Amino acid sequence: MHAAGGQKVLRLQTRQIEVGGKAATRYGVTQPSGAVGLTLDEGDLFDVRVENTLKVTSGLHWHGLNPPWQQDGVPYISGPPIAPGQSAAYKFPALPAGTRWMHSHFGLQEQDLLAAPLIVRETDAIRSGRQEVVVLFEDFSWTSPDALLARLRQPPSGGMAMGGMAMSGMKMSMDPAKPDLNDIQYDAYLANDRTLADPQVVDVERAGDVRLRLINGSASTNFTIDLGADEGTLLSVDGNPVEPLKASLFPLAIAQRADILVRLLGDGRAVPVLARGEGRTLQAGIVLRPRGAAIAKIPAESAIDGPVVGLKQEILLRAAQPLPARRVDRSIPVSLTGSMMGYNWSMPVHDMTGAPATVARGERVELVMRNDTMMAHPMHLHGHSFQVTEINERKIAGAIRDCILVPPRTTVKVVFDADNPGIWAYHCHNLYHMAAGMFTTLVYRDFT
Ligand SMILES: [Cu+2]
Repeated sequence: MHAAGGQKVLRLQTRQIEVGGKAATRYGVTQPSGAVGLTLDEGDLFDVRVENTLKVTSGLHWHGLNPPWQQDGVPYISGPPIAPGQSAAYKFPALPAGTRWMHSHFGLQEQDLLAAPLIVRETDAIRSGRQEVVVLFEDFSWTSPDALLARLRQPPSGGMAMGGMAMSGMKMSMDPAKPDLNDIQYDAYLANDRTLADPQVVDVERAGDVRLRLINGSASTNFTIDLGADEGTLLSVDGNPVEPLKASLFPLAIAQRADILVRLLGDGRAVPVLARGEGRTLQAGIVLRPRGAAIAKIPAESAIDGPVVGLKQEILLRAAQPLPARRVDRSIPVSLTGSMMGYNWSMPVHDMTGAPATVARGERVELVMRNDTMMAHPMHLHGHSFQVTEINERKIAGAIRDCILVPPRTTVKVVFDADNPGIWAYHCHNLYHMAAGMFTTLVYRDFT
């Protein structure tokens, strides 16, 4: 474990981006050098000071790293948030290696783009010498997050004299059997802060290999990564290696990551890497450009809606390094419930709304998540990496993850080893579901 050049500084700042030809002021995370987010090597110490230069209270959570619980960056659970002008220090082994990310866990700041990549490069990725491209996908609205949430909480437009309702961005399925794919009609999707009007173009070798590290940092949009006519090989999900899987489409739920190897065919064609919004025509992306390749304009709206994001690919995934075989010591039922009326969500544990999940150190724990609602929930447990073991009663030696999508009328089982004592956030990573109640904690008995 070495210190990688000592303490790094990450600044919470405001910055300007351009969306649709207009300037937008949003939050961001940059080092004094201007680098966005943080890249470390496997074996490094995570030695960071976060400086809050914003006018608001904030903080950062290290999504996918498993630090001691006091350094997890969830305000009031891990520790105090960071007041304006103040800073906080973090020091722990940067584990596990892989594609992680960082974001504010304070209020709705994530929707204001207070998020950045956090990459701990695997030793074999470093040794390979392969080109890497990190892409953070986000959803963007000109409407403030508070207003978006307030609109979601308004009762449905039962003949109300509210001219604004149609524009409110709320889409609700009137058919109770039909899933709701998304609640908010975003104005844009961003790939590394850019829309397809002016996408990032990455120069690549004509017949080279590129490792994409894709991060769905959106607040409430599930994406499908679309390589078009090209195929990629999925190397890891949520930063954890899987048995390689070839495909052209890769579902990427909110907060999830996918590392995809793209092999340029040597035909000199540019390869777009698109993130298509679920049930929306809107899309974002970057372009891989071999020397001399022509770049065609890619529309921000595709001709057809992005695919429904489900578990068809998930069920095929196999962890490259599964958890050791072991009997489950404790199985915890978690219902994902809610009501679109008033937009209330919850995740009762053992049928008790508001109760934490409790575990003891050393246990093999199973979470049984059953979704009774008509929306999919990307469920994230802090401080642990879990393995997906069952989807609708089909047993698999599935992927190791920190965030699993639980679609409507689906039961997913995951297991993990209770080896990181403390109090941990456990919640839906759809920001508005979380803000509206789909949040609990996982608590170790007798931890110190
Ligand atoms: Cu949810």
